[in-house]
Amino acid sequence: MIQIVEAHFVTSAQGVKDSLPDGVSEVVFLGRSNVGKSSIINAFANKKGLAKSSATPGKTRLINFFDIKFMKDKEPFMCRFVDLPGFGYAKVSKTLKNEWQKHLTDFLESRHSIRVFVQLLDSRHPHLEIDENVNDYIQSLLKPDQKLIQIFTKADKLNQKEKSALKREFPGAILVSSSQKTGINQALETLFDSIFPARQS
Ligand SMILES: Nc1nc2c(ncn2[C@@H]2O[C@H](COP(=O)(O)OP(=O)(O)OP(=O)(O)O)[C@@H](O)[C@H]2O)c(=O)[nH]1
Ligand SMILES: [Mg+2]
Repeated sequence: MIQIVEAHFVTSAQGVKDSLPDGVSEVVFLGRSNVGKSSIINAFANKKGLAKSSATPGKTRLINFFDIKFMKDKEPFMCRFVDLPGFGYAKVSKTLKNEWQKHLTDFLESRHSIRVFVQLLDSRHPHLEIDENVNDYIQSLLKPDQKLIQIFTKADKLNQKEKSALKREFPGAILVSSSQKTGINQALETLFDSIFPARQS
C-alpha cells in the first residue's frame, strides 16, 4: 500500500525567480480556479488545511510548495507537491490576470524538477474549452521525463449514471471526490507510479 506519511508546507513563490532551487521531483496541480486543486492535495496528504482551499474562486494566488514523504513497502520516497493558482480566474483586473498567467506559464515551462503535471477537470464539465487549451499547452511542453495525468474532481456531484457515462467516454478516467474521499487511493497509486516510474510494481 502507498501512503503519504508526512506533508509540510515549505514556502510560497510568485514565479520562477523566487521559487525554491530545483531539487527533488515535483508534482504540479493545475486546472481552473475552484476545480479542487488545494482540496485534492489535502485529501492525498490526509491533512485538512495543509493547502488553503475556499469556496471563493481565486483562493490560491501564489505557487505553494509542500514536502511530501510517501511510504511504500516500508520504504520512504520523497517528492514535492506544488499547488498553483487557477487558470482563467476572471474576478481580478486584466493586468493582474496577465501577470499571473505569465508567472504560471514561465514556471511550467522552465521548472526542471517537474516530473508530473496533474491536470484537474471538474467531472460535471469535462469539455470546457479552457481545459482543452491547457491540455494542448501542457502536451506541447512535455519533456520525455515528464508525464501528464488527468483527474476528474468532485465525483460526488455525479449520480451513478453520469459516472458511468464519463467512464465510457474517458476509459481509465480517474474519478475522485476529495470531500467524500473516494478514488483517492487509486489516484495516489497512479501518481506514485508516475513520479517514481522505476518503482512500478
Ligand atoms: N463537493 C465537492 N466539493 C469539492 C471537492 N473538492 C473541492 N471542493 C470544493 O470546491 C471549492 C474549491 O476547492 P479548492 O480546493 O479551493 O479549489 P482550487 O482549485 O484550489 O481553487 P483556486 O485556489 O481558487 O484555484 C471548495 O469549496 C471545496 O470545498 C469535491 O471533491 N467535492
Ligand atoms: Mg487552490
